[in-house]
Amino acid sequence: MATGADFLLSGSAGVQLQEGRRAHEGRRAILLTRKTDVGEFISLASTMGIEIIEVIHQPGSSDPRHVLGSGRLEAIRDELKAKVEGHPWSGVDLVMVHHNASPRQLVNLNEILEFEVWDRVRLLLHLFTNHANSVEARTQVRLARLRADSSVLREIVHRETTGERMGWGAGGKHAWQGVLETVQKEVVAVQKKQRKHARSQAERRRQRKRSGVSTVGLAGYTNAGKSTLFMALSGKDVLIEDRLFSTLETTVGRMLSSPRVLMADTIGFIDRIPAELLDAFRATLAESLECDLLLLVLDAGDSLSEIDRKLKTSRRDLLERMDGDDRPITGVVLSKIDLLKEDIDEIYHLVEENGLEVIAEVSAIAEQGLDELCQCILDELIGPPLKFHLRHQTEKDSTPIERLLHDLHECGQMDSQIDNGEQGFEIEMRIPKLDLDRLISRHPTRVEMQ
Ligand SMILES: Nc1nc2c(ncn2[C@@H]2O[C@H](COP(=O)(O)OP(=O)(O)OP(=O)(O)O)[C@@H](O)[C@H]2O)c(=O)[nH]1
Ligand SMILES: [Mg+2]
Repeated sequence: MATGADFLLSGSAGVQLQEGRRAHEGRRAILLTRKTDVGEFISLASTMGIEIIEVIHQPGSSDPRHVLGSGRLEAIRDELKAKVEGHPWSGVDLVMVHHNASPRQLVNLNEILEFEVWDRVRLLLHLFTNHANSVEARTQVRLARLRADSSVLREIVHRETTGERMGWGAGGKHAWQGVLETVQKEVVAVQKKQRKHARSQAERRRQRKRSGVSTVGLAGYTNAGKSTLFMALSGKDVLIEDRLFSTLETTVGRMLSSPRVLMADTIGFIDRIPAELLDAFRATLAESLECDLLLLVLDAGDSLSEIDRKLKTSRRDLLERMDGDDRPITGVVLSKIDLLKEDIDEIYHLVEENGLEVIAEVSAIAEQGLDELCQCILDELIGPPLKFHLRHQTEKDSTPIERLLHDLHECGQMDSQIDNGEQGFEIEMRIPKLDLDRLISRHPTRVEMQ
């Protein structure tokens, strides 16, 4: 049998060996919990193809040593060991704990149960490993797993040092100290690589800003419909699935209706995600959150209590991630409006109670409200449409009118352009004020505002 530590350290080894995408599919687990609301945890497990056979609920607050009481855990261990023919737990090879366990709790649980144990953080780490499709996502997941492993290793080394528990496998203290040092060296190396990548991303963002391009960031709870909305507005193909955490990296694409506006789709939020884990995704989130307009996507098909819970989580995660001075304008977009089952006024009320404002109701699938959302985005980023006359060239100003029209198309969003023959063109368009002022100062006789 593998030692307890082998189970606890699936992290770095798993990522180094490119843990198979389906590595845990078909596994059967029991779930230990102090809370009754386990729906989301079961969804996370089923996303990985893991079936929860039984939920064991022990009411009360979490035990600081091993989450559940030791008597209960020992009884579970004995039952897992007995494996009587026909027992409902036959085939169970994993115990899950509905809790973000501390390293101490995790090592204790493993010791008492003598079984493979995953807490909520470990479940998320395995799930992220499975879903990581890009180099960026894989690097971030690797960093998160290495960090989780170092905290468990520190706990093991501490125990070996204080004699609290001897003999984790053959090595003893010195061997574990060696493993810990190796893992910590790797953390430093991966962090260095990630920082370099983050710096070049930040430079790209600065260049975009200098060239007058604005960015719309999409954020929101996992499975809210961010990627579907991104695809509808940018036309760029991204992964869309009815599961949690389909997206783990940021994709940037131009908005179809205005090529000077970029959109960024990114990883979603989830309740009580440990700071350590979120930290590994900091660069990815920055790519989307450092924007001019942030759209918080909220699934309108949820119940009111779910909407409230997801809104609070998203809001907290967002505010924590942003500097007070640097915060972009934020508006709530109600997605999946075709699945609405609650009173819409109550949803608006909840959003307001959370200090935010609904700016659009859309269904990317039923193609509802998308034009209105685009107009709203352009109003916010560029300003309302302006009407003006553009006159033909004269002796004093010989720049051909075609050239001016070309420049206008380049820097703004043309709504209509009517050819009035001798009179020139009658134009209605959205254009950044700076660009229009520049045109007027260069060609004062050619532009006449209406
Ligand atoms: N009925 C309906 N379903 C939608 C709509 N938008 C998205 N969905 C579905 O909701 C599920 C999740 O959509 P995604 O776009 O992948 O959600 P996401 O927010 O990107 O999710 P993660 O990347 O996992 O955080 C998919 O099954 C979509 O088909 C919509 O407007 N109407
Ligand atoms: Mg997505």
